[in-house]
Amino acid sequence: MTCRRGALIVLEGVDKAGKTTQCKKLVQALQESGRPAEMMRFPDRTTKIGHLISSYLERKSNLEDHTVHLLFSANRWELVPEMKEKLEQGISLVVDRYAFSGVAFTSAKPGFSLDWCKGPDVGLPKPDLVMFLKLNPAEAEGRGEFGTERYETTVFQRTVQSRFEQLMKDPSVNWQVIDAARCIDDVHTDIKEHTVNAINKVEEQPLGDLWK
Ligand code: 2DT
Repeated sequence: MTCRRGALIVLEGVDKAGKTTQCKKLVQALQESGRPAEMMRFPDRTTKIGHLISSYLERKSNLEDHTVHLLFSANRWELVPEMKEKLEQGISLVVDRYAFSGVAFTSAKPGFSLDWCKGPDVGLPKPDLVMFLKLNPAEAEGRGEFGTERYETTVFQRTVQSRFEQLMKDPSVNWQVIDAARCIDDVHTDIKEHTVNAINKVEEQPLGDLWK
C-alpha cells in the first residue's frame, strides 16, 4: 500500500491580513482532526541564509536588491529536500508566505519585472492550494501601525497588493481568495474547508513544479 502524500498549503497576503494567526490555527485544527500537519514560514530566519535576510529586514545590513531577491529564493530551495520528505511521509505543510511573496515584494521595487522575479523560483514544489488573505489597504491600516522592518509602509504595501493581483491571474496556480476582513473564527472556518478539500484531493496527484 502506498502512503498518501501530504498537501502543500500556502497562505499569502499583505501585512496585517492575519496569515500567521491563521496558519497556527489551521495546523492545530488539522492535527486535532487526526491529519498530520506542520507549519513552515518563509523567510525561515533560522538558517545561515535566513540570518542574512533577517539582518537585511531589520535594517541592520544593506543588500543589493537582486542579491536579496536571490537569497529569499535560496532560502526556499535549501528547505526543499525537507519539505519533500515530509510531504512524502504524509505530513501536510502549512506555509506562511512562499515564492508569491518573493515575487510580489521584489517586483514592487522600481525596475523589477514579474518575469525576472519568478525566474529563481521556477521548479519549486508547487503548492496544492494558495490562499490569498484579502484585506483592502484601508482596512489593513485600521489594524494599527506598521513595525519598523523594511517594506512595512503603506505605499509599498499598496504596490505589493497590486503585484499579488497580477500573480493571481495565473490559472496554473490553485488560488483561493479569502476575505480576511471577517472575524478570526470565520476566516479560519473558510480556510480549513478549502484545506481539507485539498488534502483529500492530492492523494491521487503527484506534487507539481511551480511555474513550469
Ligand atoms: P515576515 O514578516 O512574514 O517574516 O516577512 N519577503 C518575504 C520578501 O521580500 N521576499 C520573500 O521571498 C519572502 C518570503 C515580506 C518578512 C518580509 O519579507 C518579505 C515581508
